[in-house]
Amino acid sequence: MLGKFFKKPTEPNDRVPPGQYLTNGFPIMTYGRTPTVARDAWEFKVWGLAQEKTFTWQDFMDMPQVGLTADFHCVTRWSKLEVQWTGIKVLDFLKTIEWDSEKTKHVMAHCYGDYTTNMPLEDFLKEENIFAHILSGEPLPAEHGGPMRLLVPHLYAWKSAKWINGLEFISSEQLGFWEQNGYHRRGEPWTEERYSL
Ligand SMILES: Nc1nc2c(c(=O)[nH]1)N[C@H]1C(S)=C(S)[C@@H](COP(=O)(O)O)O[C@H]1N2
Ligand SMILES: [Mo]
Repeated sequence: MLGKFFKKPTEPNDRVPPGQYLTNGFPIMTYGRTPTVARDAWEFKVWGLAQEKTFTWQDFMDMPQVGLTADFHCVTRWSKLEVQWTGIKVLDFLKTIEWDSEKTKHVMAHCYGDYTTNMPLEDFLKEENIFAHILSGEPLPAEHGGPMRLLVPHLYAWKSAKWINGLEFISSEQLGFWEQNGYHRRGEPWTEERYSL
């Protein structure tokens, strides 16, 4: 009888935010060229309100590796459910650096190819956020952000910076690439924080 009145929580409309449609493929959404970065050449830096430190690929491989299955929502209205990733939790990574958790209010992700995206600290500190380097069991393809990308599943996917190579810890909001170009400052899919016009 229950089924008559309630939708199962797994039914698509409970999973797909308003204004989104499902896609089975995995579209590639890149502004500009796809940088080519070998794992051996990949470097990752932290700076700003963090003690400057540079990491190598091996440094990241030596950190705990976790699996993540998450839905992926692009502001241009496609969503892909249950994408499977492997990577390093942002929260585990943060244990390896010295950063000012009192003064830091925003984090700017920097990428090869100069893309940037910012987010409030509390969005960056979400338990599920990872640096991903495996997609569906395979090394993350360059067009999807390989060798390493950020994943912030609870916000629109422009926050999930591909080819990430650094984090800047900042004391007040500065806008990243799309945030300067009309996208919403935060980007929550369930409340359709799409554009800031
Ligand atoms: N460096 C970089 N990261 C980026 C982008 C980009 O153009 N450059 N596009 C963003 C957008 S708008 C989306 S929807 C997702 C797309 O990821 P995909 O190409 O793996 O589907 O990456 C995000 N991360
Ligand atoms: Mo997007």
